[in-house]
Amino acid sequence: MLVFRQLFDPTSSTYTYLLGCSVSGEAVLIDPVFEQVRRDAALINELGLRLQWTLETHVHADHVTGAWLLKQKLGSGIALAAASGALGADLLLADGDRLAFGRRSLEVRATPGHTNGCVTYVLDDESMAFTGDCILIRGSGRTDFQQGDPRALYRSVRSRIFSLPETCLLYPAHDYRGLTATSVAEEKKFNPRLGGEVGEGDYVGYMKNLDLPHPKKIDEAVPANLRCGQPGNDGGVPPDPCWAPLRFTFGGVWEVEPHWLEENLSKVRVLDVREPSEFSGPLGHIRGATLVPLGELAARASELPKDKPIVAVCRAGSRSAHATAILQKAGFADIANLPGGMLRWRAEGRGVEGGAL
Ligand SMILES: N[C@@H](CCC(=O)N[C@@H](CS)C(=O)NCC(=O)O)C(=O)O
Ligand SMILES: [Fe+2]
Repeated sequence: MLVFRQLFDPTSSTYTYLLGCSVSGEAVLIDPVFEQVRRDAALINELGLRLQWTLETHVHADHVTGAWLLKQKLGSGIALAAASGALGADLLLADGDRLAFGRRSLEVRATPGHTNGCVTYVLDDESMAFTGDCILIRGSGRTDFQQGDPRALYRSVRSRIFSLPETCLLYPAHDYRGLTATSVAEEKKFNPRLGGEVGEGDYVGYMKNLDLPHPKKIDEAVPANLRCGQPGNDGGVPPDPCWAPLRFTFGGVWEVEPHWLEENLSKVRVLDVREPSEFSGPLGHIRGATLVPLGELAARASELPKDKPIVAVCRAGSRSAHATAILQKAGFADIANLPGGMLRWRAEGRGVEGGAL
């Protein structure tokens, strides 16, 4: 029996697909998103599955993959197309390869066009295919960056996807309108760019005139995905035992939620890195906070005792993120940032000392 879940990342409109074999418990996850790794890992555990592989349909331009972080958390292998050019994979795939999970398997089909390393994963019985950004529901991936080539995409769809059974369900990597799945028959009939009698030249003309802005995160996402989602600074592995429900940002910073901090103030040292005038200014400060302005922190880090974990705070959460890096260099292990700083703390109505009402 197949276990199947479609997961969504609302920030990038990316779909992640979990496929498992209910007999063996082995599973694969297609196109995980870095920020959703905690959610995905929890689901995999609750369903009693073991993640064998994370699979990418391509090197994404709009979000960072969760592949590397899932490997740290769950021990999964990282698999993607050799043609993607990515470094750090455990398995490089080529057209025609089969990837087994328990009694089920996926076939790898090269479907270049959106990028030249794009692949589609076809389920063993051809009832489902995961098309990445090749064909989208009533649309297609764009072809204006990352070696995009509209002629290649048209041929991929016509020869590798429309050749699947008409009933085969197609699951794309994104949908921007809330649609979740389609079928070969449906797209052959209704895809305005690729269906019906549309020819290769028509498609090229359509794609040349799309005129979309580049994805907002492209400059961060592409280099990171070429490393399979490994953060540049090698972080992301939580301390063991873990002193708080920590979240790791792709920027390389550990964070704790304000509500957790408010409930656990006695267990940590709050380090406020604003200027003294801000500390005693209208935003107030968190009860018991120690003040060391960011500019003095490197020189004064040795003054801070190591008996408790440190949570750094500032006005908006950015200077304090930098403070966690300074403390890390100074040998502090248990440190985290307070995201959103005093502004968010106050907006959420949490307790302060001093400050204006
Ligand atoms: N606004 C989105 C743009 C997303 C985007 O360009 N998506 C690519 C896939 S990586 C695409 O092919 N989109 C097709 C379309 O929007 O029609 C962002 O900033 O991330
Ligand atoms: Fe893409």
